[in-house]
Amino acid sequence: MDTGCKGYEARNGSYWKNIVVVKMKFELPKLPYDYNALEPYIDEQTMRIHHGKHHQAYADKFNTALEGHDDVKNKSAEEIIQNLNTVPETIRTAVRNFGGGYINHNFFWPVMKNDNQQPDGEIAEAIAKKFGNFEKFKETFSNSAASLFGSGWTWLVFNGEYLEILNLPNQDSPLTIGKTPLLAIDVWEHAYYLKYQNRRADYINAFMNIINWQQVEKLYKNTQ
Ligand code: MN3
Repeated sequence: MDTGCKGYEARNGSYWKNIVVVKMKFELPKLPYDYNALEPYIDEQTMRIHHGKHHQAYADKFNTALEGHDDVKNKSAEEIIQNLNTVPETIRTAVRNFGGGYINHNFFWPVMKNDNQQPDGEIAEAIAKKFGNFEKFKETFSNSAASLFGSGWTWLVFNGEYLEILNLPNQDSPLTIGKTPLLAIDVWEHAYYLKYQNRRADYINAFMNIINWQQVEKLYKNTQ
């Protein structure tokens, strides 16, 4: 999600120089629901801190890293992360961590909804094809998230041919390795520690109740 001002280039006849309007900065998107909307699965205080402090900090540090790099920041945040190898080396690690944190959380909020949904339509078919059935998918995804060592995310992605579940460390994005994210769970401790402390498995089980499968299906359809 790119909520900053779009950069554009205006040409007006041969005697005008190119005018480049530079994007001001990447902004923190609003949550698509109230802070308490995911209760009791994810508590209000966790959501307030996670969105208002952690996500905001990723946005701020991403903007700071891009200062003086107008050529980079005129792209969308997703394009920047997708083409991380073209980002100047001096800021590449900062962009990977903070830009990654920025887009991963942009992605994360809308894939949750306290609506007790089940996968339906094309995404349900793709899940059945790859994992056998929905229960098997849940088991594989949960086990993957439970086994991730340290901080990172578990992703459901489309790799161009089929669905895959993968763990990526820190704020690394599937976009950087050419895969399209469809669903993700943040398993950094800041995502669950206030309510669940060391019980990551309980957080993962809770997350399964608040997946916005309509959003996942929409993202999947975009890849087809
Ligand atoms: Mn997080």
